[in-house]
Amino acid sequence: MPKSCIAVDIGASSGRLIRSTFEEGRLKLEEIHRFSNRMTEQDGHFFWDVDSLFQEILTGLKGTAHRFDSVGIDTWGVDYVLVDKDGDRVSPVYAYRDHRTDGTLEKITSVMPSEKIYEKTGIQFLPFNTLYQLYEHARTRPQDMEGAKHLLLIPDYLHFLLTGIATNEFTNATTTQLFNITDKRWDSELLEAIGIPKSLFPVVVHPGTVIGNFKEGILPENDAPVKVIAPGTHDTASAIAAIPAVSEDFAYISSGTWSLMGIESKTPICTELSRQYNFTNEGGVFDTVRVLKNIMGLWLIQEVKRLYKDRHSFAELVRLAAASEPFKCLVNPNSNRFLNPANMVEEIQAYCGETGQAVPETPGEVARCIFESLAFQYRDVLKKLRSVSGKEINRIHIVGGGCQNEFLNQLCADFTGCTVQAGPMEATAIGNLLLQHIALGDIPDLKEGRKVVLESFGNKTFVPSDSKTFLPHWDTFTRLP
Ligand code: LFR
Repeated sequence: MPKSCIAVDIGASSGRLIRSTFEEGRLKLEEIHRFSNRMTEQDGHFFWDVDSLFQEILTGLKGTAHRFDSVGIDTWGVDYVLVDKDGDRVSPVYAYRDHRTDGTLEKITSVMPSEKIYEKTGIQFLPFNTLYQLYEHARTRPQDMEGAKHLLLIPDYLHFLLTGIATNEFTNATTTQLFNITDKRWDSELLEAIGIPKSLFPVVVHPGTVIGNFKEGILPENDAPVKVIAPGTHDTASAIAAIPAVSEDFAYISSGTWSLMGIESKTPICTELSRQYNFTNEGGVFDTVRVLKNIMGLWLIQEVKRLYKDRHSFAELVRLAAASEPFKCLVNPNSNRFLNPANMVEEIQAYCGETGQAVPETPGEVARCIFESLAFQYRDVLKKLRSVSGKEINRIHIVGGGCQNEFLNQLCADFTGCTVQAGPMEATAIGNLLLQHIALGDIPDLKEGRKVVLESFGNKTFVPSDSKTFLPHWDTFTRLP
């Protein structure tokens, strides 16, 4: 009987359970459950409701009529759960966009130079890295640290609820900026610097490891044992695993709430230039390194859609953008002011006004400003990627939900001059499933796995058109704060 696996893939705005079967060299997918996710706000702080996420996972697992051999969970990175000796949570689960870490990066780098932190971890400096979150946590809620036995990242915690076994999965551990990229261990000096005991961290497991079986009572009516297999539990690691690349000359954009743009490398690139450009070196599956940069991504349009009270679907916003005047105004999407502003539309308008540009008024104008700004950011990151890696890059694979946005795909091709291959849309779940099928012996390795992805799902090509129309506006973009 062909093996069947379930990927639980939870992003900042939605989660899904996707079941795969591997037959005749192809993966077949069936979506068995989908739910929305959103940060909750209380007393000015932002949290994740992990209890309801776990309930959604159980609902999905219980709802499937078909048997399955294994389950693996991936989510966004950096956020964590502290549990006590009985496995109970000792504090609410903060969301990385919470403002408690505003200014913390500067505090820490004044004690330990950023050069040193970068040399150790290879991780880009983002205000919400676990390093800064834990520093603030230990300072403001020391009682939580006293009661805690384990520190688990979110997918580790969900795996723990399914199996009773505490682990830290490697790819996600690297996103914390507390993990030493050379030694492949938690960095004692960094942990000491922020007052976090190393004993909080359980064993590190690599993607493809069988963590254990479902503990009793998870699925009462299911008599066959179900394995829990760690995928690349960092969603971006799973998405990159599923890139249907057949040549080496590619960069990728994992396009969702964030646009993660980078290359796959065999070794980290931790040079002075890569530090200045703030490139990250996150751990990938099978000892690959994800040299990439976080670009603010579709979060901007998600927030705009929400503020327009969901009157327009994403598809409509794309249509309105395409029909709006080109290059009316641009923003630097990576400015920290767009990380979690009270009102994204007003923040974009204020930015355009302050920089002496026309202010976008209609939904179409705001959306066009976002898409053109993102595509210019892709051009900028591509240029920098080429210079830090010396790699020849001729094509860009765009994977994830954002690859359905054909307008943005075409802008990306036009502004970068690269051929864009878009798809698959469910790359994260597919990468998660690939690791499970590899662990179960269905697929020999990552290279074969990527061929399976291409054969099973295909992708769509976008060819760059004339560059003359946008070049003058590129100059404007490069001068933006
Ligand atoms: C994407 C992602 C990014 C990470 C950000 C915060 O979903 O995982 O890779 O930088 O979320 O964790």
